[in-house]
Amino acid sequence: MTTITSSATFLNRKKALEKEHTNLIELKNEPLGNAGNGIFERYKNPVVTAAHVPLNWRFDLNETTNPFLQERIGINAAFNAGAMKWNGKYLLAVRVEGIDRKSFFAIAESPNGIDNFKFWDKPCVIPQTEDPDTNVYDMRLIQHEDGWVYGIFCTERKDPKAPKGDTSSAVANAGIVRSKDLINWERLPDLISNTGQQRNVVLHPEFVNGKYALYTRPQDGFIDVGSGGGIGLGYVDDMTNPVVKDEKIIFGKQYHTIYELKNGLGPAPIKTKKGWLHLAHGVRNTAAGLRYTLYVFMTDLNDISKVIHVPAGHFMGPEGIERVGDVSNVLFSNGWIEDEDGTVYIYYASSDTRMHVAVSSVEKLIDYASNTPVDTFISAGSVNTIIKQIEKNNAI
Ligand code: M1P
Repeated sequence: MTTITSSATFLNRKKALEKEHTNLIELKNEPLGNAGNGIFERYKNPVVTAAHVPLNWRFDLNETTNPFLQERIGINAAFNAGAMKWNGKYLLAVRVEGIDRKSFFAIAESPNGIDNFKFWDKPCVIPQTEDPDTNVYDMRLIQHEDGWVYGIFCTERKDPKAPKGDTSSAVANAGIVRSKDLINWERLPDLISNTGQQRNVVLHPEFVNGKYALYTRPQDGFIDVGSGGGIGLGYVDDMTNPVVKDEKIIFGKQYHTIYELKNGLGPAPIKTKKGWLHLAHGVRNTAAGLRYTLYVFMTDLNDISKVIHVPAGHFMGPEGIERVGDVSNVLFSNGWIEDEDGTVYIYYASSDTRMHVAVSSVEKLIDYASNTPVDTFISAGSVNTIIKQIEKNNAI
């Protein structure tokens, strides 16, 4: 009879874990390969998942203190990542969520933007304000023309006004950090605005009339956006005292559209010769709960408050495996990268669980934004739009 020593068991398990982890990270990704819609190409494998999180964050690798090599710190999900190109590498500032429900940020880096995403050695350390964040999530990374890289994220705390016994009401606001190396982060005060709550706040990458411009999404309650919930735009004189002035909704919610219930910006916009390209999320309610889809719109190059193109309907909706997860029927994006050759890597999360990539280009996105029919807001209008297209095709 062969006796397996505890040491052999430990070592075999460690080897097996390492092999699985390396295989996952080195898995080559490829486009889905179908004819698609001509606008973007989805890639087969998720680019970052909970299983991508390094083993030494999750396991105590010392045999004496962890003889069964048990996972000591569980990770639940890796999603809603900010993105930017940095020193030639494609970076994601991933929202990593532990099984303790707390989210934090960690940078994952890829050499090509589509696979081989590997986390940096340690998660990001975000300094606290006097009022510690209970939970932080959904960071937008913005390389501003002032020379700083800003990370704008949602900071959530228990609602101090919640009645006794209410253990779930929370207050959301925009937390702000900035860095020159993406390792050391300076915490600035949280956003100061007139509305009760803010989520999905994004910094415009350029000064506008010498001011910082911020896209906001004011809302009445933590989940309920109430009369707010559209994409707002406001101005800040100094990011070290971020008081938002002149906040106005530039693109609101609308009945019977994909952004009927909530409407919030995704990543910072991409500047093009034809205007600013935006990726955003729209939310509507269904019998199965909220449905989050992504849509594209453009604003004027010289007047960023002026929306110039909004194609009807969603740009991307959850498909296949994307439909299922911790919060099902959700696509959410807060990061995309424009490459030097005009390729656009769209990083999107599905169902609050994992990260994916879809690839498009600035040229294709402008074509999509400016030539896709607009919403007519009634069924008869949709029929009319289709008939016009049929007749145009018949005339070829
Ligand atoms: O669960 C779906 C999304 O819900 C919130 O998004 P929003 O603020 O737009 O309602 C956020 O918690 C987001 O992280 C999450 O993906």
